[in-house]
This record gives sequence, structure tokens and C-alpha cells, in this order.
Amino acid sequence: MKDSPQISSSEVTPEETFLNRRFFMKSAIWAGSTLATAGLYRAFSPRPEVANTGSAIATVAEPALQTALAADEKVNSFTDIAGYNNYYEFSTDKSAVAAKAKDFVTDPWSVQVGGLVQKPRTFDLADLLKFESVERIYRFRCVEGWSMVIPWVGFPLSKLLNQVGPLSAATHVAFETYYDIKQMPDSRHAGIDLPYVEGLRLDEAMHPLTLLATGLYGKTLPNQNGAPVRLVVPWKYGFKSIKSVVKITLMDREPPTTWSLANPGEYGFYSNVNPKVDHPRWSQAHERRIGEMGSRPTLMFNGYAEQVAHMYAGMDLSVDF
Ligand SMILES: Nc1nc2c(c(=O)[nH]1)N[C@H]1C(S)=C(S)[C@@H](COP(=O)(O)O)O[C@H]1N2
Ligand SMILES: [Mo]
Repeated sequence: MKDSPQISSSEVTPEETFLNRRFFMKSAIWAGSTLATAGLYRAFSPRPEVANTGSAIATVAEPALQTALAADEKVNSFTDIAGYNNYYEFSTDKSAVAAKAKDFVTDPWSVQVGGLVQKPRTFDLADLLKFESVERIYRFRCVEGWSMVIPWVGFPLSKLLNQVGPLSAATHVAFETYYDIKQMPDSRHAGIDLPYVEGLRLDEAMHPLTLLATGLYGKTLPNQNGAPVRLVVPWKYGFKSIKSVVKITLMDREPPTTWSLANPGEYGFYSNVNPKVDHPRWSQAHERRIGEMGSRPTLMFNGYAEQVAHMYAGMDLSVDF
């Protein structure tokens, strides 16, 4: 998992390439030779015409893991991912978020990590970008009933937590989003208390699937997707994946979370994707994949049951929802 530096996918192409690469990765012949495959991508794939001006982020290859995680599903386009957003600080209108977040200042940036840790520390943007980046194609399921497949770039949250050293008393991790009414004037209509806060149990936070994302499609994260750094927890409803994180605090109890504060009857702390536990106002059995007609069944833990179900053994998921 720690071997060859990989040509960033963004130097190659978007969508087509991700699909091609996944095809190649399944074939042992190509899995070992990223440079060779990158050459082929150039030869076979047209240049992208996406409006992603972010700078490229170098990633390391982790072919075995990626083939296991990547759904055999089409990756959503950059336009879908960066044009249909929930980021209430900027707007409650999904198609308006990108424009309203256009001038959001994400550099300089710092993330304060503290609470029950051995070595509290503030990470600035450069520190965060020093973590070895990987590319992960994850399904992403919003509690509202839509979903996408997103090629994230980032690093496991566990790597950052290991640097600060959680104390043995720590059981949970709290996260907080940046908040500034001057930069986020429409937040007065958000209808939720801000700053946006979220939380995980420590074992969920340390799980290898849990990422801090700094990019997507091989480039810097667009502001509307939570630049410069956001959480991604692919087996939970999208609102757990808190954007533009400025604070991470290790705690000895369950931290408050924005949507359960707003409506505890509708949104729980765990919020694991579960087709058998309906939202009080709608079914969660199916989802609409953005870019597709019709609907598809929602999978238990969003399709990551094999990796995460053990963490919830013995729990009644309709009670601890
Ligand atoms: N700070 C903050 N984080 C947030 C939100 C938000 O409004 N504010 N929306 C959440 C919800 S409901 C979803 S579905 C995802 C959307 O992420 P995306 O726009 O990158 O698809 O972000 C989550 N993180
Ligand atoms: Mo969501």
C-alpha cells in the first residue's frame, strides 16, 4: 500500500479514466505498473473539459483495497459532485451552493486537535497536505434519499489521531465546521444552529474507511464540497461527513451533533445507512442515484457491511439509529 507514487488521475482524465483504471486494476497484469497504465490512459482517453481548476494532488496507489471498495458502479461526473451540494452555511439551495461558496477563504487554514489526547496540536494546511494521500471511490448516500459515487482524495483520519495520541479515557471524537457570518451571509436562513458540529465513536473515527478528504477527482477539494478538509464516513448518511473542519476534540462522551440537535426524533447520533430503518417522513429502502433514472435499493451500511457491521454487533439499530 505504500509503494509507487502514482500519477495523479487528474493529469489524465476524469470519469472515463476512473472506470478504465478500475478495469485495469482488476487485471493483475496492469496492477503493478501505474506508469504504464497512465501512458495508456493518455493514449485512449480524451482530455477532460471539466471546470475543476484545483491543483493536482499526488496520491499513492492502494490497488487491492480500491478494487475491494470501489462499487462496480459508474462514478458521478465532476459536474454532479460539485454542482449539487448540501452546505447550509452557504445556501439551502443545492444548485446555488457552488456560486455562493466561490470566494470562501480556505487558505490560511488550521485545524485545532485537542481534548483527551497526549499531544494537542494545531495542523495548518501544509501539515494536512503532508499526510500521504490515497484515492478512494466511495458510494455517498444522503439521508434525503439521493446518492452519488465520488472519487475522493484524502487520508485516513486514524493517521492524524495517531499523531496526537488519544488518551485511554477518550471514547468519542467531536468535529466542528468553520463559521463566519460575514463569509456565509445566507447562513441566517440555514434553520440550524451553527457552527455545524458532528461526532463519531472513537472506533468509527479510527476505522480505515474513515477519511479526511482534501480533494476529489485528483484535485483540490472545491469549496462547495467542504474545502479545504472534510470528513468522509461512507457507511453513514451524508450529514455525518462534516465539511470545512476547524476543530477536532477527543471526548469521553457522545458529542452533540447538528441534525440530532435540530430534530432528535428524526436524526440520531449513529445515522448508519440502513434500508430497514425508515426516516419518520420517508422510506430509506431505495435511493435515487444522481444521473440515473428510477431508483435502486439502498444497501445495509451503504454497501460497507463487511467492513463495519462488527462495530455494531449487539446493538438494536432501530433504537440506536
Ligand atoms: N458544515 C456542513 N457540513 C455538511 C453539511 C452542511 O450543511 N454543513 N451538509 C451535510 C449533508 S446533509 C450532506 S448530504 C453532505 C453533502 O456533501 P457534498 O455536497 O460534498 O455532496 O455534506 C454534509 N456536511
Ligand atoms: Mo445529506
